[in-house]
Order: sequence, then C-alpha cells, then structure tokens
Amino acid sequence: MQGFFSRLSSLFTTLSGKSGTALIDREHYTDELLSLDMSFSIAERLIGGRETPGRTPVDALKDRMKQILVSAPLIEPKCGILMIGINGSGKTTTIAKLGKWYVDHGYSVITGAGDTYRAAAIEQLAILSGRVGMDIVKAMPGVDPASVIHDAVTAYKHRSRDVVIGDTAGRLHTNVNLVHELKKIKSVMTKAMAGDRMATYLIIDATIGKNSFQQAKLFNENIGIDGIIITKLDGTAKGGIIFTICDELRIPVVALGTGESMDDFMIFDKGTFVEELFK
Ligand SMILES: Nc1nc2c(ncn2[C@@H]2O[C@H](COP(=O)(O)OP(=O)(O)OP(=O)(O)O)[C@@H](O)[C@H]2O)c(=O)[nH]1
Ligand SMILES: [Mg+2]
Repeated sequence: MQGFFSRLSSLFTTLSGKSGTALIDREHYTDELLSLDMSFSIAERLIGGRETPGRTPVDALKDRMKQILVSAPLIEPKCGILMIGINGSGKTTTIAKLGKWYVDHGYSVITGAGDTYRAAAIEQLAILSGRVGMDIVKAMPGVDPASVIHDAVTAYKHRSRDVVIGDTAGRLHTNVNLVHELKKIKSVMTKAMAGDRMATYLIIDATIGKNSFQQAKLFNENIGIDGIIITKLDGTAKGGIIFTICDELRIPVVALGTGESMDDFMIFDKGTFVEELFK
C-alpha cells in the first residue's frame, strides 16, 4: 500500500497483531481513526462493534470495513464516460490517467475537450492525450460543449474506438445554469452513444474533506452519478476520508488519484483495499 495510506495501514496492522481483548482499547483507536479523517460514527462502528460469533475480532473488523465501503469496477468497454466535478478537482488529469489505464489494458481511447471555456483547458487535455496515447476531438474556445462531446462520440463510433471520455468545465454545483448545461451535455452524450454503455463519474478532491458531501449530493440529484473517483489522496496523508465518503454517499468509488503523474492512479476494490490495509 502506498505511503499516504501508511498511517491507516499501520493502525490496522497493529490491530491485527492483537488479541481480542486488546482490540477493545476503544478510546485510543477511536482518536486515531478520527485523526485520519474518519467520522466519529464510522470510528465507533469499526472499533465499538460487538464480537461476531465464529469470526476473529480482526475478521469481524474487516467485515465491518467492507460494509461501510462501496466500490464498483470501472465501466467496461465499449463505453462512454462523462467526467464532472467542481473547479480544479482533477477532472482533466484524471481523464488522462483513466485513458492511460484503458490504453495499457489494450483499449483504444478517444477524448472530447468539452471544457470550451478556456483555451488552456483544451490545450491541457491535448498535451495529456498525446502523452498517454488517446485521440482527442476538440473545437475552438467558446463552442457549445455539448456539440464537442457529440462530435467525440461520433468519432468514437466512426473510428471504432473502445472508450470515449468527455471532459467538462469545472462546475459550481450550486449554480443552476451550469448544472443545467451539464444535464444537456449528459443527455446529448447518452443519445449519441446509441445504446452503448455509459457512466458519469464525479471527481472529488480528498483534500476538501467534508465539504465534498453536499456537492456530491447535489450533483447526484441533478445529473446522476454512477461512480466517484477520489483525487489528491497524496495531499492528505490520511485515507480515512474514503470511508467517510462511502458512508455518506453510498455511491461506488471506482478509482483513486494519488499524485500528479499519469501512473498515480489506482482502481478501487473494497475487498483488496481492506486486505492491503492489514498487510
Ligand atoms: N497531488 C495531486 N494533484 C492532482 C491529482 N489530480 C489532479 N491533481 C492536480 O490538481 C490540479 C487541477 O487538476 P485538473 O485536472 O486541471 O482539474 P480540473 O478538475 O480539470 O480543473 P478545471 O478544469 O479547472 O475545473 C492540477 O495541478 C493537477 O496536477 C492527484 O491525485 N494528486
Ligand atoms: Mg479541467
């Protein structure tokens, strides 16, 4: 497990070395979990749970962790992905990481530069696309984002690509017009996919902590979210936020962003994640 999960991991590794009675040093472990960005309610459920007949305390703890976490596999090609989230959360960077992941697994990827508000945003995606081996469909700044995404899906179909990923401009979830525009982009993309699988992924910046919940709830109510990618986990050195996000939102986390380089990306599977924490 990478460095930023090391505190979380060493806590659980310590627990797994203890006997059943030592496991119930509740106060100490609750404080530790709170300091890792878990909510009090989660810390209580993890540490304060009753013993489960037939399960060792550590196995019971792992079970409770898996009940709190929610994960799902990445959408399988052929497919379309729409990336949404607030400004600077990591959408464009994550599109490149995700694109690279699909390319590394043998799929062809095309991306649509749907953030047409800033020339720099189009340029950023173009540079990253070249670096990871994705095609890009782009237009001049100011063009209707929905039309760019539509063109990207058309290119995906014509060129028989496996994955199409649409970038969008950072949105304030509280701005009605912006959310309305996102709805339009999603409906245009869904229609253009013509029955191919599609997912909308919300990018959440781990460093903003609890402020992300309301944001995610509003995006989910208005746009519909199929999965979450939590970015900037390297900036928190905590990792407990993953539990808090899952517990609050009950929307599956599909992947984690753990740095600025294109390989700082992990697929999230709760079973594997929990086992890794105890190693
Ligand atoms: N440390 C770290 N930085 C990240 C991660 N993901 C993205 N970033 C950085 O966060 C900043 C914003 O990333 P972008 O991908 O441009 O974010 P965005 O959501 O597309 O931003 P807008 O298009 O302005 O809304 C960049 O400096 C990225 O390098 C991550 O997992 N870890
Ligand atoms: Mg961007």
